[in-house]
Amino acid sequence: MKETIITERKLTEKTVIAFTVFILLFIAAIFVWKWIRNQPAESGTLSGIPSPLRKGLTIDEKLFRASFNPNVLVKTYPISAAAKKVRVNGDVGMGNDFDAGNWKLGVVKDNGDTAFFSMDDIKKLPKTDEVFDFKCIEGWSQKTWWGGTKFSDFLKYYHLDKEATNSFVGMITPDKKYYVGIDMPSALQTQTILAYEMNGKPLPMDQGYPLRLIIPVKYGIKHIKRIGTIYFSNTRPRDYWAERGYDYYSGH
Ligand SMILES: Nc1nc2c(c(=O)[nH]1)N[C@H]1C(S)=C(S)[C@@H](COP(=O)(O)O)O[C@H]1N2
Ligand SMILES: [Mo]
Repeated sequence: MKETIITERKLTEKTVIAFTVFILLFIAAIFVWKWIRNQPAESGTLSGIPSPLRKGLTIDEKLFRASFNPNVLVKTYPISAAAKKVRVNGDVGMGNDFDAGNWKLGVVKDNGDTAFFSMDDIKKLPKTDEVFDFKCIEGWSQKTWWGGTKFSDFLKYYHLDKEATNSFVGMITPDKKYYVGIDMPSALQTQTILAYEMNGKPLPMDQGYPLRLIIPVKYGIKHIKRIGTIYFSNTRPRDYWAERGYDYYSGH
């Protein structure tokens, strides 16, 4: 049997090498961090997120989108599981100057014309009720019950099929202060509804009366309350929270 004898000198040499490698890696990490910090923020956003980190988010988004299957439904619950007291969160675009009596939903068509729809036009279409776990990016969630028209039905019944071939849909509050952009596959997923009821009654004013978006495949930030205008685009529509550094896709 051969025995390996490690001399004391060899041991010292190994320790010195390991220590030097450790120090060099440490210095390299500091340089990489400094480089990331010094990269310009992504243009067109207020967030100031350095572009290498933003690229990380964009890669996340690509993975998410690649794994999105519109046939997979978000888990739903019986009506008895729905919260009676529904949390109110977010009031951008929800000012008191809103004239609900004269509200109509504007839909900008691909030919540039805007078509207007009354609440009755929307209520005429088949109604869907759904209870799901509403998730806010701030870390809370609540099982809530909503009623409305499937967005995909709305497009179908009002002959907006051509518009539905765009890659994105944008929605804006009447005062233009809150706005979301949504990829079309998520908008057309069958649980996405233009909601006009909560807990079986018309939406409360602070929860988006007369019409809001409920899109269970996304976090709360995309569930725009008080929709004024809908439009379509092959490029990303502006998005309030994406402009403030949140993930544009915001799926879960
Ligand atoms: N118009 C408008 N819609 C909005 C918001 C907002 O500030 N303004 N906040 C969003 C966020 S962050 C969440 S979590 C949900 C909350 O809906 P709720 O108030 O009905 O609970 O609405 C979304 N829709
Ligand atoms: Mo939220």
